[in-house]
Amino acid sequence: MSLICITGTPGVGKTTISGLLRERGFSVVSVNEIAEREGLFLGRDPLRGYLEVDIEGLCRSVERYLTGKAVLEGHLSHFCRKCDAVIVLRLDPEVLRERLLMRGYPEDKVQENLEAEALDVCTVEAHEIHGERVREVDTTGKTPEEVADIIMDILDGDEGYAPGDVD
Ligand code: DAT
Repeated sequence: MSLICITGTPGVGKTTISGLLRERGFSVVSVNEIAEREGLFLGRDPLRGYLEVDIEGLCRSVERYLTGKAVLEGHLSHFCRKCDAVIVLRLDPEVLRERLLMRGYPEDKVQENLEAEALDVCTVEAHEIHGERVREVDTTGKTPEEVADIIMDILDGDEGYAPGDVD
């Protein structure tokens, strides 16, 4: 299995783009799907109240769900050390704000996510774990198809980068 992790702040388009990659022959699963199916949670975050995913357990399970060219998507996917390449989707915070408000997120959750996007949180975390295997794709003003095309080019090494080249 070659595993591509698609990460980024909630709302940047991970689910949408992963759906397009599925149409292009990738097997796709989301971190949340596996976590819920297997009950892979460590407990509730005392401050924010959300369930904390057992990402190590999830990475051990991932091969049971994915085969061949595979995509693991979710804003925690970059914590999976098995990723052969990590794509961080980025989005202009103003556009992101609109999307999160449309989703019905409360203002504090919108702010928290906008800050995460502005501070490159997913990119920084991904780099710490995966180094040169990380690539960012700015999705602002691009259609989902265009974003999927860029990812395919990256994976094909058409930008001077092939995930398998770097370890
Ligand atoms: P995520 O999975 O990162 O939380 P999503 O795939 O659910 O994000 O997308 C959030 C919303 O944005 C959804 O209504 C679809 C829309 N969207 C995603 N990618 C887009 C793009 N490139 N252009 C316009 N809208 C997009």
